[in-house]
Amino acid sequence: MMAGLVMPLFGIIAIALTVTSAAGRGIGARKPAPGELARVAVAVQAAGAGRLTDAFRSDLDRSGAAEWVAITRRTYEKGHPLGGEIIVLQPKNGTLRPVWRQKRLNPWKLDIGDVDGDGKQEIVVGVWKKSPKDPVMAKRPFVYSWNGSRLLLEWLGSRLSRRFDDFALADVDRDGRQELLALERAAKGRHRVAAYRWRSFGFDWLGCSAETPGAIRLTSGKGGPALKTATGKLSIRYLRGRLKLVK
Ligand SMILES: [Ca+2]
Ligand SMILES: [Ca+2]
Repeated sequence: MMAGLVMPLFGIIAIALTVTSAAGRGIGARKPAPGELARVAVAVQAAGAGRLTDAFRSDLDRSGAAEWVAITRRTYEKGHPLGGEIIVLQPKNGTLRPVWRQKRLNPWKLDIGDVDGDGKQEIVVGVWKKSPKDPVMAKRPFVYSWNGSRLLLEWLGSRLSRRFDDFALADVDRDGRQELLALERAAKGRHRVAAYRWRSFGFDWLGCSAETPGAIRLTSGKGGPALKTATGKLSIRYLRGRLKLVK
């Protein structure tokens, strides 16, 4: 599969919708309870896959039995988790067993949601690696689906319209599909939040916020997507083709 390059398409947002961000990341995906997370941590360590960074539980293939998706790390380089894996685990004989392992991508963030609206969850992993068209170590979003036995690469985000420091999935335009929100770098240490929506072959530009100082990270939970900053939390809303950061 070829690396996809997201081209920002400014000004194509014809339909003005006054909406607020929708909560949730789709069907049935959830963060594990602390006890469950400990169980996943034990399982990935027993598999020799390093230390657990994050995990989600979801019935990815809608088979009736839930999968666990996890990312791990072994060490850090320049503050980036290094040497980990993307792992899919399934329960078997009372323990969680890895059924798929993806190495060499240095995963640092994991999110799950239905980005293409087909009712199945995609797995979006933030990786830290070089790409053929952009041969420097950088954060890039990779999108996978689960076919019941392996992860299938749906889209390689070789880069977004700018370098970014964080991402999250959220249905900001309330069409039932999760958008990719990216915390993109701007001049003078400022950031903007950009949203990309899924088209047939990958993510496409939806809109962005004004630039803001003090941005730390993106969150997406029951209260909807938000930007954590040095001075508090700003809600992210989509309004007439623009993302608004609201106190
Ligand atoms: Ca889907
Ligand atoms: Ca959406």
